[in-house]
Amino acid sequence: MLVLALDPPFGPNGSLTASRIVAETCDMVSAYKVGIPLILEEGSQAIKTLKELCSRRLIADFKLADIGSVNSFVVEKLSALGIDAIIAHGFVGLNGSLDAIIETGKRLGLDVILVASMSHPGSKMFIDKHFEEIVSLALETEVHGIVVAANKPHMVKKAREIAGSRLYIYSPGIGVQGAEPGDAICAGADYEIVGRIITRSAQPRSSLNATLSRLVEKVRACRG
Ligand code: BMP
Repeated sequence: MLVLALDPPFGPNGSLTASRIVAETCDMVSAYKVGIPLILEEGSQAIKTLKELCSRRLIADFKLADIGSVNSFVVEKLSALGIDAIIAHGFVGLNGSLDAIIETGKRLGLDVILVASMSHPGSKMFIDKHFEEIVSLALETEVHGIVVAANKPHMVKKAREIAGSRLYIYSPGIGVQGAEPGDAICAGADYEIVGRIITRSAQPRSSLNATLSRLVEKVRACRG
């Protein structure tokens, strides 16, 4: 239901570490999302440490958008660190780019998630114009899922209409970026990706608890 985005700094003024957050929250989240900020702050070995601490799924969010050979190399390295799923940009297209990610992911047992719409205002300039095509590409290539912004619930709804139950929908944009916990799941998402309202808190576990309570309450109300 909730994927926790582990982007540093953690706690007030960077007073916590990723390991501390994971140790406090492991039993309450569906997965963790890790990416370039965490690796730059704590090194790639931090990912292995997190995996040893908690068996939840680890999603690597590098928003891969390179040529095939570079993409494959990155996916192989991430797999060796214990990553379970990778996020790639859909806009780069299939031939010579995404096809390598999908192939390498399949070979190594990693799920692939394509970014179909982003939560920042600039997403409207290019990505959102091709949103439905990216969702269709995700369906054609039979990847695991897509990322669709929680603060654009009409797009989450549209993605669900197009994809039916064939794709998992991951939605970021909750809290600091404007959506309320539960908004995206009410619109049809499977998972809400949440970061700062939990990871910057002095008490991440209580913030997560409060976020999950609001999410569950909203989902109960919208599902009747
Ligand atoms: P926060 O809840 O602190 O705003 O964090 C959102 C997380 O989701 C960040 O890790 C960011 O990289 C990611 N994300 C996003 O905010 N919007 C998108 O469109 C795609 C993302 O991956």
